[in-house]
Amino acid sequence: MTIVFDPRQLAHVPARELHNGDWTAYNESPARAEAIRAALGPAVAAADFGMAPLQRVHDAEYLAFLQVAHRDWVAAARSGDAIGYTWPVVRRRALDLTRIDARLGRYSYDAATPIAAGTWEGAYWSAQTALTALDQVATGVTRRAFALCRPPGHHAGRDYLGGYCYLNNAAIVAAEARQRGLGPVAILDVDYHHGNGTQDIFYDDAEMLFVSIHADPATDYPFFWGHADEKGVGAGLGTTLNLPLPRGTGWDAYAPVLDEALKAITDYGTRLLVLSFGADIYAGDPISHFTFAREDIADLGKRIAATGLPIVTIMEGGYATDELGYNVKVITDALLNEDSPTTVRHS
Ligand code: OKP
Ligand code: ZN
Repeated sequence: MTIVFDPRQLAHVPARELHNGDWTAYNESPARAEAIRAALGPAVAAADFGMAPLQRVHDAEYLAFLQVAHRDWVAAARSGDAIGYTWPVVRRRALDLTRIDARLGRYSYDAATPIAAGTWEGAYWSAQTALTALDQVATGVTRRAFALCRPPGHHAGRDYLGGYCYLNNAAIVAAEARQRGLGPVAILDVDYHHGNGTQDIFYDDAEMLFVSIHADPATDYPFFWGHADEKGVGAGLGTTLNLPLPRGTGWDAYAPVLDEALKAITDYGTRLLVLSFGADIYAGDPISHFTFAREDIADLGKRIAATGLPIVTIMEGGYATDELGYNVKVITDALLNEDSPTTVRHS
């Protein structure tokens, strides 16, 4: 088990977010990553794989926007973090607008995801952290790598940010793994929230399996994605599997659903698993409503490890900062226990 962490991710420091109608301190803080880092011990720093793996998953104009958005915000004489206030409804025609406020609306879907001065630097190194973890597995250094990413990624789509996410680290890694001939690749998302960005990126893609277990979007963010009848489209029909669960779900009710998810992953012929892990399934999470004890998180890790697959784990959410380090430590330990020196074979 290689742990990858890069301190340049800490450059992303939004001040506040719009939460239930009030401004509150930003939940997805640098302190989260520092707590995990302290609990996990020595880590490998990110290597730089450049823009090409990001461009494979994200729209070029969106990537350009992320890099200039805060500068454009300052140029418009604004202070603080860039944040939108008008969004085009889904039916509006595409318009080539230059005004920063219009562009913020065009490239986002919520008001919880501001762009601060260091956001591009943080998001870029979060993606490179994920790519470095993949590289460790692809080159046979380890069969199981953990990318200590933040900001997280699974809510970011091809051309949109949201849910504290800017670049979709899991999608970037999955697409890169496929490119390197490590497929079939599957993504399992066990964050409390549905990974709508990852789903959207691969929705019509027959060669990527996306499986997600999450809080029912009838009651929980992101509401507009993650319902059980969303199964993919066109050639990708059948390669998206959504398994929503009610608030209050704990390990006993979750475990059989996880078995269903793992069976789909095995049946797909998966040879590399990308795991989007959110520690917000923990009972003590301040913005989530599953009831996992710490030992249950360890059991979750053990059961995923028992697939025997090579796994690149990508850190997503988890906001109980005081307990976050240990909650992540137990799942990395569970995945590590199944580690063996076998290398991945290229097809
Ligand atoms: C990110 B990840 C709710 C405000 C919006 C956004 C939640 C993003 C979760 N009152 N909350 O999946 O952990
Ligand atoms: Zn989450």
